[in-house]
Amino acid sequence: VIDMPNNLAPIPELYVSHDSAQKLKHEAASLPSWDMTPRQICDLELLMNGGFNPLKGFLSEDDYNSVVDSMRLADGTLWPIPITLDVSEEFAAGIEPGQDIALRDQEGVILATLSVTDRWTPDKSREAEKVFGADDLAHPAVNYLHNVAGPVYLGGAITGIQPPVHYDFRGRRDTPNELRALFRKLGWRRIVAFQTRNPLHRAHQELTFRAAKEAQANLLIHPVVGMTKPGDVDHFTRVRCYEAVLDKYPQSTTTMSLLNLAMRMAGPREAVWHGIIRRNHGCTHFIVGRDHAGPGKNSAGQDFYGPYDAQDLFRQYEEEIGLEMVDFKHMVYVQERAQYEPADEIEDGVTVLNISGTELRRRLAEGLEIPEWFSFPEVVKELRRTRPPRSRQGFTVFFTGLSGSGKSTIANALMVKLMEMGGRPVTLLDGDVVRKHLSSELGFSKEHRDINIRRIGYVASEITKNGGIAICAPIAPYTSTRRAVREMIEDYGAFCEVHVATPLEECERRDRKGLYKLAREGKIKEFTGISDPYEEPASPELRVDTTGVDVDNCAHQVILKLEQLGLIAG
Ligand code: PPS
Repeated sequence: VIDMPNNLAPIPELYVSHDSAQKLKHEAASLPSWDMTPRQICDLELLMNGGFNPLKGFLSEDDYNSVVDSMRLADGTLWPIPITLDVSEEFAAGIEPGQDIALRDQEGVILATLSVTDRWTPDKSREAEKVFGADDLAHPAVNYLHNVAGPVYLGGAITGIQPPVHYDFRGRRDTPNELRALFRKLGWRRIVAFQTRNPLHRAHQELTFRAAKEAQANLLIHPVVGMTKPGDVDHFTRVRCYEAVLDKYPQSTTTMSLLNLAMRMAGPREAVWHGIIRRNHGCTHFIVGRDHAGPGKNSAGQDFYGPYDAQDLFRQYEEEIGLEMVDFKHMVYVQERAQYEPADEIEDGVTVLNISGTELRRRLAEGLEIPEWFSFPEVVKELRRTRPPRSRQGFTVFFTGLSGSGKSTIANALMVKLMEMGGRPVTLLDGDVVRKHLSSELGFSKEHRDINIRRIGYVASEITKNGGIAICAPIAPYTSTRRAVREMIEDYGAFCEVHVATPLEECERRDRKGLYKLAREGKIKEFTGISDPYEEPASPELRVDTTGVDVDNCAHQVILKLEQLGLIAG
């Protein structure tokens, strides 16, 4: 049994006093300074406010190795996820252990100082294997580790100056100590937390309500608004949905608070981490569901973790976490009785209704009915506002392929066909055109090509966000860069990758610009396909080979694909 009052006593924070903060901020202005990434800002906030208690800063090398290997800090304390400050090689080269650095947010405001004790180059593949279970880029955190995070880690204690500034839902955000104080004020002693990154529907409402009853506890709905899985419903929409659902609980049993956590989707280890974080926020119970914080399928199409691995691991460490697990009942709707019931308690012969997440997205995408037994009309209305049917959303068609493969020609034909159909503005970001207007200073090194593609991705994502159609036609030879662009765009609309797979021999035979000849003669360096790599897309939405096929037919194949994806009304 957990010692109740303990969970409501104040928890240590890493902030200095107000007066010291002013002084420190002044002094810190002359320190070497690191502009934090959005994920680091989320981590820093929870470090400073005690959400990551007992951590005192970004992990040292010893703590990191120990956490990676055995889910424990070097002193033996349970801690499942490495909280590290990843930086670039250039920045790390100028920093020596023993030095202080300033940590700034994206506007340049100094939020904290870090007293660097450790600087090391981690073995990221090992981190991926041990922490996430596989060194597989299909896992969002593994992809982040290899393709977004910097190569060097800095560790050391944090001195907090001020929390990151939030302009949204300020009244709904609470530090661990604010929540503890709220629970004390309300007289709540047993509190069950519900972690979520999805909109709540009737089944969730029913299960959280039951969990609270079962634990004889009050309920804290504790949604993550920091970073979740790429492709999730944005947190602005979700919070409006949660607010609608909050009214459906019996008054004064339930509250909601927003958690600025950057999730890793690490399944079992993440569940343990979530538990520790909720303990720090004053909770006594925590709901762990089927496939908790699951990252989706691996590159072989299988689940990364078993559906109940998270519950098993949590149960194993329950005492050390200091929080009781309430296991999630899979709730389904029984038509005859017009109510939700746990799936494992239902007798044969009754009609059970269920709509999966995938099916819900399909219905939203296609503008189909979403029944009242499944969700609340207010929630569905909010979701429809942000997710109009696909045929009214913006999207991007991204052609990739060798020089001379026919990308530009097909892209031009596609643009004309889409303009003929009308309805949405169309912009063509052709390789050559972009290099003239957006990237004229860039060459063809890997670094420059990546910058070029990211610029195209950025413009395409803005077009997509604003409901237009972006057609891109660069070579884009690198898989990881194409993936980064896909992620940028999928936040706002569909991304349709078209691999123009005309073989090198055919491109070279055509040699429409005479560049292959020059490349063979060594007069053009780093020429894709000749003296520079082209990584073929493994699973593009569409692959076309222009050998012996006319342009009109290729463009038509793209149109058919777009229709099939529901992006243009048939
Ligand atoms: S990348 O890799 O995606 O940034 O390339 P991209 O912006 O599409 O530019 C490719 C066009 O530039 C011409 N060109 C070269 N291509 C590849 N390698 C080298 N070294 C090179 N130098 C110049 C070439 O005409 C490409 O145009 P397309 O339309 O693809 O033939």
